Amino acid sequence: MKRFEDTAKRCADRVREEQKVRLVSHIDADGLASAAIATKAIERAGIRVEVDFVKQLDELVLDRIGRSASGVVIFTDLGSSMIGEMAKYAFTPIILDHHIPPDVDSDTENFDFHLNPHFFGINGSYELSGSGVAYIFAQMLAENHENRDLADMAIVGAVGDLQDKKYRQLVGVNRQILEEASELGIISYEKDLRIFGRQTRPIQRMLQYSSEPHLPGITGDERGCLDFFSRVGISLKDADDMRWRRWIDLTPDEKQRIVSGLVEHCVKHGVDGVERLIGEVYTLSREPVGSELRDATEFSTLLNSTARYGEAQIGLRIAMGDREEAYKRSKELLREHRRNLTAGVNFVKETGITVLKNIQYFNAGDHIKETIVGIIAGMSVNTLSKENLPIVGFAKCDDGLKVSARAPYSLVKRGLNLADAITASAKEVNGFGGGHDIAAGGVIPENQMERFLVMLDEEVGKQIN
Ligand SMILES: [Mn+2]
Repeated sequence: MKRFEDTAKRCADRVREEQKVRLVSHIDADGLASAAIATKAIERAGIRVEVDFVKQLDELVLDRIGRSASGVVIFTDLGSSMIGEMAKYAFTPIILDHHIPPDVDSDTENFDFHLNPHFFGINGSYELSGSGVAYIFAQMLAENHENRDLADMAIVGAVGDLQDKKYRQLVGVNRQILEEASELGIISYEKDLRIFGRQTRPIQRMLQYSSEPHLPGITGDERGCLDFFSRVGISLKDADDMRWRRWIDLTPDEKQRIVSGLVEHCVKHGVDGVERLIGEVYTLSREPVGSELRDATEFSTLLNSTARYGEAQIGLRIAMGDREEAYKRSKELLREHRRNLTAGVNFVKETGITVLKNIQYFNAGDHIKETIVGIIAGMSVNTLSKENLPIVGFAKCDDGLKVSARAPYSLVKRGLNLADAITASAKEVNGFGGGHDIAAGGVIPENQMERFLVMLDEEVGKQIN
């Protein structure tokens, strides 16, 4: 950690020499939170920042940046994979990334400003997110801990990056940041039901859309959800104002009854991984109760929905504290996002999923936006298809065919690594891939889907058998 902080300090010192810097970040929740943290810290240091978001940093994108940039360019939540290519441009790169660099074993001594936890014995997949890296950089840029108030965004970014999924709580440096945020009173954490929508969703919807673990007769089953609540004796509406009740509206006793009921239900149906229902949840104490900003997971979803619809600057403004115009716009985007998800799931339901030996897939063509095909794959795995196979979604994109896959944890335990499988298979057909063991994606040429599927089916088979 000491060495990591030294490098962070070196990055901060270099930035301080500038009057204006450019910042390039990844267009997802962690990328937006990273950019917000870094931008705030840099602005507080009296330096101007211009922020750009990119879907990925490939040679083309880097060239566009490289040709127009001079001085310092800060890369947050991306950059490590392209550090070799950056040398040919005139700008000085400062990289605050957490993705596994392609040459993690090689030394980074050539690069003074490369801050990536993987080089410092910290696992960037679950111990520190891009936002966490930006947060530590931010601490080095300030005196008297004045940037510690940015810790809540570091938690939102980490959760948005699914870093709390493996252990159902934040660990490693993420946890240190969490403790700082908690001491400061801006985040609280507790053990609770880990189902999305605690702050904003009516409880029956919250359960209906729950997917980890898959709850037979409840997940994706409206009728089943209603039956469940009447069985455990919980009324869905508030007795006084007849509003739909959310998780936060329930008494501790009612919550306990629901949790016990769910555990019983799982045991009865032989569900694997009941323990995944419960884990740590993170509440942003400064945000209004019942808003999507109050819960770290819901906040990260809000950020994602701005990014996926080409309005990352809106997400950036929210992550930096805008609660007026940008926040209003984001709520519209969130509504649109929900509509698109419903339409996407229905599309998959209608067209069906094809099951191969070790994987299953659907091809949405241009019926589903490539930016949400992964989420739809994730939603479909639990409701429409075999639960025990990875699901792969395809959608048209600018460069060919976007591939996005999700897998259940039980397969990861058996050795599945989707990122490796997709990367290897995509390479064979002149495409590329990346991501994590349970969620990964890539892009392949449009006419190579069949070949890619054969490869991937085989690759996944090798991993899990
Ligand atoms: Mn990230």
